[in-house]
Amino acid sequence: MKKRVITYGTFDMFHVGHLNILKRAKAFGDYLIVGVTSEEYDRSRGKLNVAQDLQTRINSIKKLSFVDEVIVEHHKGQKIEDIKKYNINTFVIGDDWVGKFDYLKKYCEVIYLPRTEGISSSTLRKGLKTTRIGIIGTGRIANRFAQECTYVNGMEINSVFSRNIDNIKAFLEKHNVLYGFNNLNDFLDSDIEAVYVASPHEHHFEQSKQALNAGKHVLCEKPGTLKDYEMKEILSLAKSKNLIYLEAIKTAYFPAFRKLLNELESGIIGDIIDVKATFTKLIEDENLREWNSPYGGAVNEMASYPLLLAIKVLGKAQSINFYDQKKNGVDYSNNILCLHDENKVSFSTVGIGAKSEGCAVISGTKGYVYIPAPWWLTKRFYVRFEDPNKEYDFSYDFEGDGLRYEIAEFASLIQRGQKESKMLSYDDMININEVISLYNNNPDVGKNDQTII
Ligand code: C2G
Repeated sequence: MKKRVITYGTFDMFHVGHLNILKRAKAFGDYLIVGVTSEEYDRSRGKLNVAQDLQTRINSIKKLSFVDEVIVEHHKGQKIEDIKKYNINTFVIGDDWVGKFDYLKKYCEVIYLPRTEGISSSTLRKGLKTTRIGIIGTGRIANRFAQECTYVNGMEINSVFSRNIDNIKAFLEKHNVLYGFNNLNDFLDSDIEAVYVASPHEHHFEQSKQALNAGKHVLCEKPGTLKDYEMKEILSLAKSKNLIYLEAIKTAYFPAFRKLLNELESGIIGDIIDVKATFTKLIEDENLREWNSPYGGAVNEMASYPLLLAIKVLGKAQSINFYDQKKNGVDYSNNILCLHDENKVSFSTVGIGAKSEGCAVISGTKGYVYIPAPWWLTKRFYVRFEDPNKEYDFSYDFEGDGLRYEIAEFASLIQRGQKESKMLSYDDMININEVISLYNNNPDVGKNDQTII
């Protein structure tokens, strides 16, 4: 009987170390299966800096004549499943993993082979170009961004822009950033390839436009735009300049959120009927920006998150009603009822002056998914059915406060020369921002059905 061997890896920037281990793995049998890790799986195990996309990595392995089969490794428990499914006799892996896969000895022989000295994907990646990024803004989110950036290879903060000199000085010192500017044109003329826009909402559109016009890739805090058809305008500008524009809705990039979408698409709860999601954050000090700025309020502050879920799952909202509570003209609570294609409905609750449970529920014809609060920091979700004994859950950790995943996606788009992210597509950004714009354009919506044309 043929002896079957399996090994796994990311195989980023394929090198001689990879070649050696694969050849030696084949020598243990007659049939070699190589498991290549998916992007989501790598991110979920903290490997954020993979430079090549899955298909490129698979292609490098497929070229090897002695490899008999290539599969994709999607999740943590898959090795046991594969060993059973493919009748594996021997599992081989480099000795950087000694002991870590002893649990597989119950199922097959486990062999750790010495790594090839002096070469690794990380050193090869260091040879890749680093992207110099500048930050617009020195507030809370800009500070968190600067910290999280240190976990992503290939992204280096080079400069910061703020109108306030003292804020610039403090930021430079705290984050070891080289240059500070209080003039936006000088900042955009400086030696940066990309810009992170973390200014107050009302500046996002204009500053993103200016940055794109200056030839910089843009990662912009949400909401990327506030009015009319600004998102379409910004995206067509980015396309015409061959630059990236990505909105920083962090949930879109979390491994658990990606997994949730994959599972829903594979029909785990049947046909999806509705999506309900809540995000409230009580802002007690009414002097703060959330209550005061021209574009404060619950929709502008929070709606990007529940709308992300609704639109990713159900597609564009065709008809939208807002049921708001206002104080001094600011919506401190808002329930957004959207009608999507095929009579499917989403219900998004947001608030800065009213509190509720921050969970999400997605209902389907076979069961439902429950994401406990805070669902937008997605780590775990439960799949439940009529029979309560059938419940199961998916759980993924994420590191830090999660911003590093959006930074990693932005960095990898730049490195791979891709313009549009699968995680947050142009259509996703247009559809999310059109709902927010509708509310800003028509403060009276909610009285009648509103339809986006
Ligand atoms: N390798 C090697 N010599 C090197 C570099 C890597 O022998 N100089 C081996 C690793 O030990 C591993 C394989 O090449 O067996 C793939 O390495 P990576 O691409 O770094 O993937 P890794 O994160 O080790 O994947 O499910 C994934 C696996 O558990 C591990």
